[in-house]
Amino acid sequence: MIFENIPAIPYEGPKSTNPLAFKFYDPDKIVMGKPMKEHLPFAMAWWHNLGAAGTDMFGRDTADKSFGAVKGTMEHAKAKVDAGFEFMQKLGIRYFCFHDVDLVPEAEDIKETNRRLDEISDYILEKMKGTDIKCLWGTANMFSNPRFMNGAGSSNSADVFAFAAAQAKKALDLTVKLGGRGYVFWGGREGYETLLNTDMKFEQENIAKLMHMAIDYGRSIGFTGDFYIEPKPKEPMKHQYDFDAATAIGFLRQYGLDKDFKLNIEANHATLAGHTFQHDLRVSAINGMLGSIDANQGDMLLGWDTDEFPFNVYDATMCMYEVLKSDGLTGGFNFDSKSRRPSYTVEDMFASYILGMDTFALGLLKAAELIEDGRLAAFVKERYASYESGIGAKIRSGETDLKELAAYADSLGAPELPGSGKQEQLESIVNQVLFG
Ligand code: XUL
Ligand code: CO
Repeated sequence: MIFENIPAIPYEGPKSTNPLAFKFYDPDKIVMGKPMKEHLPFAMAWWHNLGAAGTDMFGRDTADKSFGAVKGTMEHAKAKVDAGFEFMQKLGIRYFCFHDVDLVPEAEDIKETNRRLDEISDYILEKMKGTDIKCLWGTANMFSNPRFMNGAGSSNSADVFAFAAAQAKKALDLTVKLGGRGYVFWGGREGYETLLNTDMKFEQENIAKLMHMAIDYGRSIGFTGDFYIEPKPKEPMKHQYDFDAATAIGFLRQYGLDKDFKLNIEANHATLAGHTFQHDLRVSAINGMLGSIDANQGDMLLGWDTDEFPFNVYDATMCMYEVLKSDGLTGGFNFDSKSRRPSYTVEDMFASYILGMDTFALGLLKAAELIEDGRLAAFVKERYASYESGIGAKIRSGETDLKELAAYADSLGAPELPGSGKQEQLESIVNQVLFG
């Protein structure tokens, strides 16, 4: 056992003062006809939870993530598997997400890296036996290694493109081997620093080519899940091509990728793009592209990706409102979140996930109440009621034209004002449901 002093985390209810207990995440509680755990397929992010140890631009690790082994060795890679499975089991988390190089130390030669990946994935498969833990999604890290400084699919170098393809191939093999539900492309370096040296059109066409090759290969080895783009506007690049949900959807449609791809929406990425989390979820949902979620939150006072564990219940409620209205996700809720640098203890690792899981459980409960309350949806319906009959119905069904509408406007002289948007009244309803 690695976390000897941490027991399995129980649900103790909202009045509990035990830091190692859930206050709101009650896995078997039925909400809108389904147990909470089915509404909320939570996933552990291998990189943050088992890798990130607090290093930032100004200082080294604060946490010890050696798990009793020497870092950078295969023993350490295995210790991370042991730690990860114990962690997930103690919290009742049923999924994990990984990048290839989260699993093993990358070797100089890709053949050796791939051999290590085979070894570790055998070890993970063995661990999975007798548990209900599965892979939510896999991905290839095509941004950390210096070869990707100018991008992966969008690199100016054809050799680098080939390496990106090789990594994507292997990461797909691993995802299928571990029964993954999805495969993610996060284009961290797929963008540019200056247009003075960039052929934007060529770069975007090449990214699409890489994605088509991934679909062809994935389907050929029996991958039946969804591919996802995870939009992000910037960081590490000044400008990233998958800026936000709307941009990514346009790209997928332009290049004929929209049948195989959906989106993985991350809260902190949406806010970096100048949107709310709910905005990018809604854009995805109305386009039939809401696939999976990277559950975290940013700090509105900081202009970068802080990947905090989510505690904002208002945002989680609006997220779950979108998810419930679109009948759930094909993916799940991956905590792409890291404990703060001064939260360096093992207890903090668990407390962080308890916070995140409780926040989304509360969001689920409150979103279900908002839906059952019905006032928000009823108001939205009423707001567009003028399209139900008369000239509105004709606009809706496409049975009119500019000439008829101009004649109609003439007959009115001036329209009535369109009716109050009642924003404050609606916000008050949300507060009433959250705190009433
Ligand atoms: C980076 C980020 C990634 C992706 C997977 O901001 O979110 O960790 O989730 O590559
Ligand atoms: Co992410």
